[in-house]
Amino acid sequence: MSQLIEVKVPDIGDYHDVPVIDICVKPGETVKVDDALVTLESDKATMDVPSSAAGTVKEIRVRLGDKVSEGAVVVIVEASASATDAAPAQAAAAPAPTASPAPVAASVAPAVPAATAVAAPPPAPLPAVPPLGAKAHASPSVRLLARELGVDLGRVTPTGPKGRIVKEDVVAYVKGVLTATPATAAASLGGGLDLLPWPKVDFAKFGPVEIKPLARIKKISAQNLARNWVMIPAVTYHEDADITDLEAFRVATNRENEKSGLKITMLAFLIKACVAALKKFPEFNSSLTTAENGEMSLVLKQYFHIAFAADTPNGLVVPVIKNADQKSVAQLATESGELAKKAREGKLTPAEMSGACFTISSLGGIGGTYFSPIVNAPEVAILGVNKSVMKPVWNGREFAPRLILPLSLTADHRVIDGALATRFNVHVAQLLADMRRVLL
Ligand code: CAO
Repeated sequence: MSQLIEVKVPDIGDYHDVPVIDICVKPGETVKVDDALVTLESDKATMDVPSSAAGTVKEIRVRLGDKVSEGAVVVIVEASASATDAAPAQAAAAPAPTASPAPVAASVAPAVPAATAVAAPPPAPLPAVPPLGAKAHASPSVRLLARELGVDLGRVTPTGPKGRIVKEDVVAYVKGVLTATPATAAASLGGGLDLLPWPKVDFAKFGPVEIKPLARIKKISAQNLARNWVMIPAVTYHEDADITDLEAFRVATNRENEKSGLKITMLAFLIKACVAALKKFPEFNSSLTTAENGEMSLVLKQYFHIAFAADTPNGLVVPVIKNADQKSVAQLATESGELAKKAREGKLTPAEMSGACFTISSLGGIGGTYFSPIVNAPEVAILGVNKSVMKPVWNGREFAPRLILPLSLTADHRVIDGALATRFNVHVAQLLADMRRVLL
């Protein structure tokens, strides 16, 4: 005889109102005990709600994005006769999910020192390598983890129900690569890093400490920044732009427009100048791609989407102004202002943060002289800007006071060599010195 079993969110510790980020089954599908039915993701962990019965999925009681707490019914399973007889205890009480750390948290980090320590255990064989781009079946959180670690899911051997790749499979793949012999690791990841384990220090031994969990944005950006910093052979080039006339024009324009509320920012002029420079030097508007046969090529974009780093209370986010080439300086100023406001309120949508060709990181409102921004992969260059200052500049007859804007361009040396980077920088500086050149 069949029986309808309500599968509920089991004890998930102190979490409440946790969003459903994946629904792993469809009505009519057959499931076994412990098969993942839905995936929940708190700010610290993702967890699957497993089926407490074997049988057929009768009804799904939640939708993506719904927030659930312990005891909420997620799925109704019609238990098959043999299963109801065989597992009555499991049907009554759902087993606790195996909570795994959030994608960017510690799940993978500890494997790195263990795997790369001098006295590491004998190397594990590299996982079998399915062809690149093979279709992978995985939840959004697993995909996010794989993206952040640079893992091609097509290469990961699935162990989850119905051929699903679970987090543990991604972690096992990375461990396999890291513990492989340097030659095999090099073949797989492009080089093995033989690093000392990360130092483990009990800071409390030296004085009082407070433990503060990283905000979600910081966890995500930490992983991206670390990958980009390690993987991209980047060089930073500095240049000074004389913005004396541009700043005078900006201040005068803003004064004229005081009543309308329109405020032209230096960032808007920077975007305009960068678009013009990207048009002149198309390599800067590209991304490197690797084909299935390992052949690398450049994707040259014919659109001009410009990202800018925005400092928010929760960390750094990078909104994108789409089709910046088709917008006036006033429109760029308005749109960047709106996006920066949304960024600070935590209201940016994923679409507003994707598709960028080139990034500007402006610290000009804060200060600084020069810095080395990290390339925002898969872009190939980023322009950092600090605060403009009055400097004495020799004009052939005398030292004259000029307003100088420090530029710091970081470029991926695989795509852009030093001569090209310096030409780009010089061109941006010339455009800022006289924006009429943008019209040429
Ligand atoms: N030189 C001198 N003054 C500058 C300047 C520059 N390069 N850039 C901006 N300013 C001035 C502005 O004119 C403004 O002054 P007024 O209010 O008197 O007009 C003031 O500094 C504040 O500007 P702002 O920074 O708020 O505005 P913006 O449009 O220039 O920048 C944004 C917007 C979103 C880029 C900025 O707010 C921000 O978040 N910057 C930080 C980015 C960051 O963290 N980068 C690092 C990434 S790597 O960790």
